[in-house]
Amino acid sequence: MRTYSLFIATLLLACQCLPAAAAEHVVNQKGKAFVQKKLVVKAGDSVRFVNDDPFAHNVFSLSDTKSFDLGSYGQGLGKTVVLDKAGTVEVECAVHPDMKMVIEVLK
Ligand SMILES: [Cu+2]
Repeated sequence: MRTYSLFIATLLLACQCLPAAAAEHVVNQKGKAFVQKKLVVKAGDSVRFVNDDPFAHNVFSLSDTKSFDLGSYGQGLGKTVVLDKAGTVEVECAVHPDMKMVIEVLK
């Protein structure tokens, strides 16, 4: 009985220590816009930007939280960025200056 209790206690402890699995979010680009204007994710999650338009889009951010440039890519293609730090990430498209969205990265 004591061994069993110890086993359960160890199991519970192990579960609490395991980090939550990182999620992958998808943001589509359609009609010269990001389909989601705002997205909330957790630190460690990744966001995949998928181009649903028949022309190229680009994805970049100059935010302090995460500065990146995924380059340009055509229809049906996508690019992924991992958001490892909590904060606000303003995402833009270099091809279309009006394309903007905000990602809130929670701890
Ligand atoms: Cu664009």
